[in-house]
Amino acid sequence: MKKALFYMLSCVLLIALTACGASESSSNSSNSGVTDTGIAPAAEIIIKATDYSFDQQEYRITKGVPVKIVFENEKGNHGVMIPGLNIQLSAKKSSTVITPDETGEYEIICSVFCGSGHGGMVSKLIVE
Ligand SMILES: [Cu+2]
Repeated sequence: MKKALFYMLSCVLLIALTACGASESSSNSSNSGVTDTGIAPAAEIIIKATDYSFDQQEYRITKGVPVKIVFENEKGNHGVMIPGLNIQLSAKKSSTVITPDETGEYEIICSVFCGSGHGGMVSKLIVE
């Protein structure tokens, strides 16, 4: 009897989880409060990567303003990953448009294992 109850409960839980996931993806936004809508950007930043750093320590963007984030590989083979905003850029997909709707600081790291200096490729994206 207890077993059956547990089974039922886990079923309900699973359904709840699935429903939650579905509604999240249908609203086309991540849980970070950022939307990638493909709308025209009002600002642009370029993040350039070399062996083994990004060209700036900090990149600043403005809350509520659609911004195009462009990644350029100047030397070596790198990528940009901003886990807090669900952003991943590489030579393949080198730009994206986001509209940040929360202020904050987000870590920018290299997404390609590029060599000895890989771990040190860290910059900051600041939403003001
Ligand atoms: Cu790297």
